[in-house]
Amino acid sequence: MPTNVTPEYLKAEEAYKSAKNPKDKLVALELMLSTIPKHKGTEKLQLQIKRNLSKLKKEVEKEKELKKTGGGSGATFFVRKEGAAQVALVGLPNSGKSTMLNKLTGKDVEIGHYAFTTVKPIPAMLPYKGIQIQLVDMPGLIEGVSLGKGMGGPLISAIRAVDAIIILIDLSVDPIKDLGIILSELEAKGLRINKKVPNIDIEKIPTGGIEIIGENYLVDCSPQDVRKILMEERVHNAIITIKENVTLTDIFEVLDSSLEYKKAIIIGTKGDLPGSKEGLEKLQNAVKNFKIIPVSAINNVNVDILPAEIFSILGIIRVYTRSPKGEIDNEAMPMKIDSTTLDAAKKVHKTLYKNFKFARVWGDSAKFEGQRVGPEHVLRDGDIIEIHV
Ligand SMILES: Nc1nc2c(ncn2[C@@H]2O[C@H](COP(=O)(O)OP(=O)(O)OP(=O)(O)O)[C@@H](O)[C@H]2O)c(=O)[nH]1
Ligand SMILES: [Mg+2]
Repeated sequence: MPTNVTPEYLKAEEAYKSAKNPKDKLVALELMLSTIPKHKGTEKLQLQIKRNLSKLKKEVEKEKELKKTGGGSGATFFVRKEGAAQVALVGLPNSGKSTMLNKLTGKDVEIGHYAFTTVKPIPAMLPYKGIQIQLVDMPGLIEGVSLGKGMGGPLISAIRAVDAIIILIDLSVDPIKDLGIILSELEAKGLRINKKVPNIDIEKIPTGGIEIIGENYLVDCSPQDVRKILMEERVHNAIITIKENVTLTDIFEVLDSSLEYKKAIIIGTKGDLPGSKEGLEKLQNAVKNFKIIPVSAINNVNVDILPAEIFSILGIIRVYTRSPKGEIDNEAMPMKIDSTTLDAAKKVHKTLYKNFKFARVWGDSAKFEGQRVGPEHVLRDGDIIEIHV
């Protein structure tokens, strides 16, 4: 513990230690945070208090929610997955989500120039080069959904369940503010959008304490800090492998199993309205880790390039099977990136997998058309394979 904390802080800490329920703990932690001297020497402690606070808040909220619903199931926005992937259309009310769903899928969802036209998720299939992508039009997301406002609970749960996200932002209003609301609301509920999972491997072992490989990559903390955090999270024996620069926050993130990492693209809507050009420029200057596609649904600008852009964030490839007679299947098999010929065989039929001898491959992964390959051959998007048993 730093030696220069104030008596008020120590008192608050004492109250925290002796608190009997989450609410009292929350009050004490908040007091600890407000009374801790703010300087470099207490940064780690401040971070830790903030982490504990956010964990506790989640607990208290959950308790409240359970009381409200009597522990039973409240409204649910569950949408059964169909096709190669489920992708949510997320955006503020009136941002043009339903209009875009209709444009992309030919569906006829109600559109309105007022907020909350859509009140529950609506799925529709988008065909793309031999596969089907399930788009889900969501009700509008508003500031405060993470605290349960505006169907917050079911909406966030539905977004958590999808494979990827399309964020729709009205370019003609205040795109930076809107994106800020969306990202911070999702972030508050443990969703990490277009962020990389920190490159830290934690392998739990039965005995031997905590071994850290790559200590020199710790940016703002010491190996002792990492050990302390792990102990607090009840990890007593583990090998931690770090391969690139990481911060204390990264360590907390990898230990938090409730976090979900999702890929997303931004569709900038209403590109035909006054102010949208300036809006797009501002957004492009402020946001670097998202691909932004400006569109106008009304004038059909850029709508045609969207299916390929949506496909590119899914992390899947399309693989076609070919019979020994040379007939190629019309429908592609969606597979994870880096899948092998053996993975493909497994997906087609278990006997093909069990008795796999070799495969012939046509397409990007083949050195020449019809190349004979083994079970570990890595496939690429659009490949055609013929499996031999
Ligand atoms: N000018 C213009 N208006 C658009 C465009 N796309 C959608 N709109 C209009 O924006 C309004 C809202 O469209 P919706 O598709 O209902 O928006 P939403 O995001 O589904 O709205 P909620 O369901 O309420 O969350 C409607 O009046 C649409 O006609 C566009 O490209 N250009
Ligand atoms: Mg709608």
